[in-house]
Amino acid sequence: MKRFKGKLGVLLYTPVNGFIASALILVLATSISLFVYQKRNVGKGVNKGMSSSSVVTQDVLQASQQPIVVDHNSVNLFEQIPDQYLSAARNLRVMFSDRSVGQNIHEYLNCFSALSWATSSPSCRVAYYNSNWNFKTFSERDRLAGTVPSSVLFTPDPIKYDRSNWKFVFRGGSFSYLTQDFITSLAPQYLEITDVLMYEFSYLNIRATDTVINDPVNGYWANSTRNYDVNDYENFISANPGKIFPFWTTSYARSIGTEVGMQFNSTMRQYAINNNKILFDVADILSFTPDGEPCYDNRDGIAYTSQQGQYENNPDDGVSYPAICQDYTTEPDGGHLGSVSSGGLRVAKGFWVMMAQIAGWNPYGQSLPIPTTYYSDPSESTPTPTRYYTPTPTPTRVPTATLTPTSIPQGGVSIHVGDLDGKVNIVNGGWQARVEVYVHNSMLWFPVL
Ligand SMILES: [Ca+2]
Ligand SMILES: [Ca+2]
Ligand SMILES: [Ca+2]
Repeated sequence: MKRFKGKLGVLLYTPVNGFIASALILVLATSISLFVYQKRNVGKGVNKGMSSSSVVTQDVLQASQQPIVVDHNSVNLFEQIPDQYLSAARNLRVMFSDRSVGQNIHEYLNCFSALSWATSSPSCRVAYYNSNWNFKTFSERDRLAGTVPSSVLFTPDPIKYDRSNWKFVFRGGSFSYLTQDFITSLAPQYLEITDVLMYEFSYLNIRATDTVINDPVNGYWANSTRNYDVNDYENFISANPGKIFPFWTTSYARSIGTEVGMQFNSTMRQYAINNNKILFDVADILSFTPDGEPCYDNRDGIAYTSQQGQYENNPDDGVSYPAICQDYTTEPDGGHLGSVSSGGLRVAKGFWVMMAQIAGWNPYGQSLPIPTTYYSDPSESTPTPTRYYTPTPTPTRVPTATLTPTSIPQGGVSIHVGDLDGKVNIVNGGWQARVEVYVHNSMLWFPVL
């Protein structure tokens, strides 16, 4: 179809004699009938193979020519994404994986596809309202009164920001386990039905004790037989040239903020630049306030008491490690985005900016053309969002056979079932089980254990 329309374009701009004119009419008639056929079926998933292959080929080309970095400076581009690139972005089929902060991001993406701000989930509309870190859920009445902080104001649209093609899968574990799982299990399950596949390391991969992630011999940036690392991942990427694999920096907590995290994320940024990667710099988004002020770990001599009475007053350790801003989490030590909304909203905006750029948008220069199999004119698009595949049940809650100790190179395995976040680790040659329990009441994640 695409090739056919290209021939038609050449003919239209070629001086014609009578013979060519006859041929042109024939070509034109055939092309129109094909166009009508395709347009009639675009909302029915008939042309799914064509859509995904054309957009993917173009995107891989762009990604290989220059790096794409989405960081805190990119968040405000969200409102500037042209409609045709919003359309192309939402047609990309995406799978991303992370632990609880990824779950938060997944939920905040739904804020923008609400029918209206007033009817968006209450968790989209929570913000601090004074300097004592007191927060509340803002309502339509507040909006009409002009008292809603701008950080949680947004204009949702269930069609423009439809994200039903973007799947989240919960995964937790060591950097090596997560990499192993992604390239041997998770991504292979999704290869046939997605265009963009990616996973994030969480702040639990960059604690002060997690120095192995940066280890030059056995770390993520090394090439060891002991661990699954970036070289194993690159081999997987090379084996799947039609797919897009953006890299992510880590999430952050208030207490993580560590040397390990700072070093890992710096290395990730350099790696992305050096290798023309697409980088979603979540760590950067989370560690700058909406006003662009950098945020650091909570070992700073500044006391904090949350609205629920959680408290920290860690002495200043003399070192400032990038960490999630208190603006984005109510937790004194953790980094979940589920209590106040602005951090989650900012990461979700960044997610859209990344997808629009993957789809060809260049906010800083010449954009690539929209793939011909997408229809950019909103007046021509079907009222229901285009779906290219039937979602399959999310396989995240089924523990895999990797619970066998010998198959885990490092750090154990986590499973997530409902509100239970379970982890099994091998420690000093023995097994250690740990269960983290969260209560999720649509706004807050409380660590109970
Ligand atoms: Ca390896
Ligand atoms: Ca502090
Ligand atoms: Ca500090």
